[in-house]
Amino acid sequence: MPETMYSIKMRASRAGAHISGAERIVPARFVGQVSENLHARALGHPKGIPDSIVVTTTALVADDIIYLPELTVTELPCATPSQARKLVTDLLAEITPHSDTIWNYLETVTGMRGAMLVDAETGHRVEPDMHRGVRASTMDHRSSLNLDARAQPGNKNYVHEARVLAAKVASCPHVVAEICISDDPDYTTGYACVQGRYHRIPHMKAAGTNQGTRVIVIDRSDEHALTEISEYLENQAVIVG
Ligand code: WAQ
Ligand code: MG
Repeated sequence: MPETMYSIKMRASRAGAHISGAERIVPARFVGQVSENLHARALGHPKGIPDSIVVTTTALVADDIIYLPELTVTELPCATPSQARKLVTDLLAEITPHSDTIWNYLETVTGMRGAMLVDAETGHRVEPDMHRGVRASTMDHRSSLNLDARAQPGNKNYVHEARVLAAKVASCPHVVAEICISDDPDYTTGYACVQGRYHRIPHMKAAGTNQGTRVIVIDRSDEHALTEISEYLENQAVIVG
C-alpha cells in the first residue's frame, strides 16, 4: 500500500495576534520531523515569541491531490518602493481600473493571517472575514516528498514557499492576480502574479517594518465565486513543482 500523505499546518500567535504560519504536505514517515521543524520555526520567528503554536495534521486521500507545474518567473529591475508601485500598478492596469486602490491596500493593511480578496470590477474588499482574510493552505513543494527529514532546516524558504502559494492561487477559479509584500521586517522582495505570470520585484517596501500583506484580485461575476475561492484556497490539496 502506498504511504499515506499528511497535510501539516502550523500557526503561531501571541495575545491573539498572528506571528507566523506554514503549510506542508509530506508522507507519513516525515510527519514527526516536520512537526518538530515547524515548532522550531514558530519559536525562532523575527516577529517575536509566540504564546500559542497550533500544529494540525490531517491525512489526505491520494486521488484528491492536484499536481501543478511551477510558474515561470520574471525578475523586474526595481530599486525603491516608489518604482515598485509603478511596476505593480502598470501590471494591474491590464486587469482592473482600481490599481491605485490596490496599492493603497498593500501599503496600509497589515497583521492579517490570510489575504484580502479584491473585486477587480469595484476595487472593494470582499473577503468574508476582514480581520483574518482568506488563507491558502494544504499545499507544498514536490521536493518535500523525498526530503531527507533530518536535513530539513526549520527556517523559512521564502522563495520556495512564495512560489508554491502563488502557483496555487494562480490556479484558483475566478482569480486574476495576486500581489504580495512580506510582513517580515527584513524581507523586502515581493511579487505580482498577473494572469499566471509571476513577476519578482525587489524593494517593494522599506526594510525594518512589519508592514506586509497579500491581495488576491478576483472576478466576482459568478455568484458562487467567493465560496469556490475560499474552498479551493483553504482545502484543495496542491503539490507544486
Ligand atoms: N494565504 C494567504 N495569505 C497569506 C498566507 C497564506 N497562506 N501566508 C501569508 N499570507 C499573507 C499575510 O497577510 C501575510 O502577512 C502576508 O501574506 C505576507 O506573508 O520571489 O514571506 O509569509 O523572493 O511574510 C515573497 C518572496 C515572500 C518573493 C513573501 O510573505 C521572492 C512572504 P509572508
Ligand atoms: Mg511573514
